[in-house]
Amino acid sequence: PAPRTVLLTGAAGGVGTLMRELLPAYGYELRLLDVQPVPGEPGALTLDLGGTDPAAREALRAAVRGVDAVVHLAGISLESSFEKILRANIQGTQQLYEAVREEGVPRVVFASSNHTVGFTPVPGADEPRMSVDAPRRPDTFYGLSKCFGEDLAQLYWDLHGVETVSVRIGSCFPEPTSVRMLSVWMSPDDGARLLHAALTAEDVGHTVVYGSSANTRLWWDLSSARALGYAPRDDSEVYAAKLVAEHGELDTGAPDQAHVGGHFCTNPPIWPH
Ligand code: 15L
Repeated sequence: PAPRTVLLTGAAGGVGTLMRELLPAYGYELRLLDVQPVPGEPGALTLDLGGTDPAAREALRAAVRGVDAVVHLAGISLESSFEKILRANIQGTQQLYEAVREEGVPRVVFASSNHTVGFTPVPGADEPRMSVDAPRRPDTFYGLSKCFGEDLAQLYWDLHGVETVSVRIGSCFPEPTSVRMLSVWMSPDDGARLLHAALTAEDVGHTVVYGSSANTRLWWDLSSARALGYAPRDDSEVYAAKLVAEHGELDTGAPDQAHVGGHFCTNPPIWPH
């Protein structure tokens, strides 16, 4: 049966805020969770997934109990200290999967990231788009934590039969705000389409997909996402003239533009993008 009740972790975050508005239209009943209160959602659970005391572990089990699936967006979404990434992204994701296994939740949709492969050089116009099987090249401790999450998902599938779709999200914002984002942008509407496909496709085992719209300048191959039933409708190209006029074309000779991870690949990272 199609999943109905879905736990959304990271519900107060950027993607969480967009998805909690869009997913109910697909018929989902959302249970919201975040490490901080979710604005306008007094019923949301406030919980630190990285907490190790028994009360936090029990609260996490109670949070996943009875849901049909988890959409796991929680975690630090940019580079940070290893200690912080370890707690929020690595320990937090492992503890979530442990609760999922214990409570018999059949499926997770994991918010992975393009920063798992961030140090891959930007593919030239005449080169093939990147496959999900390309070697991983994390560009930050953040990207490394997403590699861990994908491997954790594979382990929980192989060892425990918990299914996961790992979505290597590009940039999910209402509009692309840089020339790089013309290649990696995922519109919020396409994001909701992809999450719906990841929640409803059958027999996914552990499937890795890139999460982007049908961008003219797309760098990755969306075939594994399309195989789940994802049919993106948006293309960032409608924003291209304005962004290129403002910033110029992508300069792959510049250190913050040479790799698909963009500004995450400089040391220190060049923020904001
Ligand atoms: C990410 O993984 C970040 O979470 C997000 O904030 C964006 O910066 C995005 O990648 C990106 O690559 O643009």
